[in-house]
Amino acid sequence: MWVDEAKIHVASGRGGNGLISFHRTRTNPRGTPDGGSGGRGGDVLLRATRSVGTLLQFQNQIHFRAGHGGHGGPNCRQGKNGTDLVIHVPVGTVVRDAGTGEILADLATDGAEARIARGGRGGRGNKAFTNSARQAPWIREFGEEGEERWIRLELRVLADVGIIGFPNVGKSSLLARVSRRKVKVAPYPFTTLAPNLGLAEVGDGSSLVLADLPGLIEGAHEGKGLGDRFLRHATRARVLLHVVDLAGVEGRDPLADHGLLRREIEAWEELRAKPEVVAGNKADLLPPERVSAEVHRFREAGIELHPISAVTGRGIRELLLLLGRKLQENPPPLAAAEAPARRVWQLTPDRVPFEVAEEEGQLVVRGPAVERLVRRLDLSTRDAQEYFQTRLERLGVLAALKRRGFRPGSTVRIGGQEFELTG
Ligand SMILES: Nc1nc2c(ncn2[C@@H]2O[C@H](COP(=O)(O)OP(=O)(O)OP(=O)(O)O)[C@@H](O)[C@H]2O)c(=O)[nH]1
Ligand SMILES: [Mg+2]
Repeated sequence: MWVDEAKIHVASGRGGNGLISFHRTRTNPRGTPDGGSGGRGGDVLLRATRSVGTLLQFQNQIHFRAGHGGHGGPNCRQGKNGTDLVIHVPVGTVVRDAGTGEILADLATDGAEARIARGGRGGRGNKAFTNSARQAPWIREFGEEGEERWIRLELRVLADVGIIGFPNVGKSSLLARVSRRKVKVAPYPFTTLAPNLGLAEVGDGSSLVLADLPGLIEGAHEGKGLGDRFLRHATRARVLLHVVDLAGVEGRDPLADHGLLRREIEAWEELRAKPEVVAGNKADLLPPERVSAEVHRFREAGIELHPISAVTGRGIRELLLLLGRKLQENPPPLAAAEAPARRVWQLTPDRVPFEVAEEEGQLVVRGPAVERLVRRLDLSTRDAQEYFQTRLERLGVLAALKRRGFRPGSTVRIGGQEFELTG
């Protein structure tokens, strides 16, 4: 089975806690601080690889978690870093935040990588808080929580040319004809249920990749037939090859069909402006004068029709040359061509300043750095409380609080906890 959509949950690892520890000897009974720091939590990474072709595996496994960091030990021993988790996805996978729909990464090249959840940092042990002024600190940090999120994966096949058309017009036959690809061809609609990719030699020494997409019908964008969910795969193609059935085997009119499908295409912003080549297939079933009449009829409508036959091979060579020319005229977007294979996406915004607000008569401080301080510091010791106060001073929080009328001894809320600050 071929699956091109999935929703998964990823969680990075928690950082390990720092330790408060003192190395005591007979000559130094107070001891020297030697509490080690916790290791960082593992990241969750997505990596595009050619060896995976579908998102099928995500039907069975939905939850992914990287390793937690180890706690710091005595003797300045650093906790072990949590192991990163690398999830392999097919090349062409687009990653979205499942909640907002925002695109987080577009893994369009082999080896492209995105860090989708960053591991929590390890907490520092008391050794790290030692300095000339603080020789025996009872201060340590907890490890930071990891990140977790639901993400949506969407596969978009990568092809130069996307073959679209009504069911049964001969899209798969055409792909089979121009490439060595064996695809299922049958005299009924909806034979093709998943995109097929094939490589064709153009004849001028170049080659191109074609994607044969499942047939579309009128109202596809409203979910009719197989719906337009496969049109997504045409969004990466640089040229659309729109195939119509000149012989009208299904009793349909090729020109009207072309117009109907154009309407489905117009419903997709990413497809609207793509260059389109129109091929009239099954020309072998019509007498030559009928073929010319059709070409004429299309021209009247402003469309250049290329009569072909996937069975006899008529017009195929010219069609491939034309597609090759169109591709040269429409080179891949620069960004995609120049993008390094390895690209790490940073998802966590850098430190943002804090704000002070007054809520129900109480001062509240908000901001990632300040809240992180509250979350991470183990505030159960006197030393840590003093350190906390110093940090607030350094970050400019105390000054900001005073401007808002803060008096030493009154309480302030930070990160869901209340503090009595001496100011
Ligand atoms: N005479 C003739 N028959 C053709 C030609 N191309 C395709 N056919 C026949 O048309 C039928 C449909 O061909 P397919 O290639 O399966 O059509 P498709 O567009 O891929 O169809 P779906 O996958 O169902 O959308 C088959 O019976 C083919 O043998 C052609 O050029 N001439
Ligand atoms: Mg087909």
